[in-house]
Amino acid sequence: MRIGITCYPTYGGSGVVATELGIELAATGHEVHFISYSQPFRLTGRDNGIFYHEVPVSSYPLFEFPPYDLALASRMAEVAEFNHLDLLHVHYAIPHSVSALLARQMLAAKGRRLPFVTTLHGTDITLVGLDRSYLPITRYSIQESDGVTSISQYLKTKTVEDFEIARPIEVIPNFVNCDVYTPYTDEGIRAEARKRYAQPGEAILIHLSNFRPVKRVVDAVKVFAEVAREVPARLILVGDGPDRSAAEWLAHDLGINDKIHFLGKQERVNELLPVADLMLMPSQLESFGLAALEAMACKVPTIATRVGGVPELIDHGVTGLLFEVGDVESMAAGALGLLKDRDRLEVMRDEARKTARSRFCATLVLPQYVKYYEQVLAGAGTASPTVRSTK
Ligand code: GMT
Repeated sequence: MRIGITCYPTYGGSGVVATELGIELAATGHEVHFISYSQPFRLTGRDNGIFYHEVPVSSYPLFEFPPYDLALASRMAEVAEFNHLDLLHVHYAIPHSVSALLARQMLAAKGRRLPFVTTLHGTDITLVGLDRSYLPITRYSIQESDGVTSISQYLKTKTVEDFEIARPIEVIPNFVNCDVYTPYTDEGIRAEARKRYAQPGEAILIHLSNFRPVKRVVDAVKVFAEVAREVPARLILVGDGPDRSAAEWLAHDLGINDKIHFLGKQERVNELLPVADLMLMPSQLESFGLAALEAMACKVPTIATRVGGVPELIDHGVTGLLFEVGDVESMAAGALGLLKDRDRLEVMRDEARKTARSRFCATLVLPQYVKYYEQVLAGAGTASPTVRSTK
């Protein structure tokens, strides 16, 4: 198949999923064309079967807000026509599904079919899509998509309820390449790698996100502070975003800044995750929690919040621990319980990897997408009639 993929290319889970999907599709012989305003950050150095088409957004004194969604629609239609794309797959509904809808119409006027699949990721539904200014058009473009997938059952239910969506939505979970995200097989090599971040005998905790308020990075620092009070430990913070400064100030105020590595954005997180003992994901909301899955594949269990789709990924007490949002004390106690009981931690580490391999490996999830594309191309994923809504 020839597939066009559009996503936010910046640091974020939906862009990661879209990029990894494109890489996996290309590796199995499909031709993948990324269409976005800049190259997705995990795409560097890839070429076989992968193409990147930049969307130029020209500015004009009249445009206070340059219309990216229109430029994207034009580029989608061009790329699809010139490269004979079979379908478009857009990640994150706003504005990508609207642009795809326009591109489909532009090509239909030329007698060409260009179906599109929309994958819902999270705040496109739970936050942004519910904003009155975006809701009607987001709802319309979801309803009119040729196929719609959701990365968790939680998000599907939320979409159906909040947007009064009547069309079918396929749940296809996020995935991880279990050969790329893998634990150290040799404890000696792992111990050597850990020396970059911690002294022998110190525990390593890790947090990976885009540091937006929804990730509650400050809670990660607070949890770590409690842990470090009782056991020797270090925290690795991977990523960047609006709350980084607040996290840095807190680390200084608590006098633990010398125990925290602020690494900023990193390209090869698969090399960082396996050094850690535990991941911290104290989010306000996660429709899935891809970072926790990547950690699990590297044999790193997560201390997380019981929100959104996280319980579909983490089995409390088996592959990680779940707590209420903001309950820093319990999260710290949970982490300490595991760090002080190495046998229990080892069992959990094994279970985390086992779950990643048996339920969320790219080799298992990729065929679900390919099958869904085939259904859409055959016309089977098509929308049911739009339900009248007051929204
Ligand atoms: O909804 C977002 O915050 C955007 C998105 C992103 O680009 O980071 O994150 C969502 O999609 C990820 C990949 O599918 C999921 O793992 C995240 O749980 C989800 N974020 C939220 O629901 C807050």
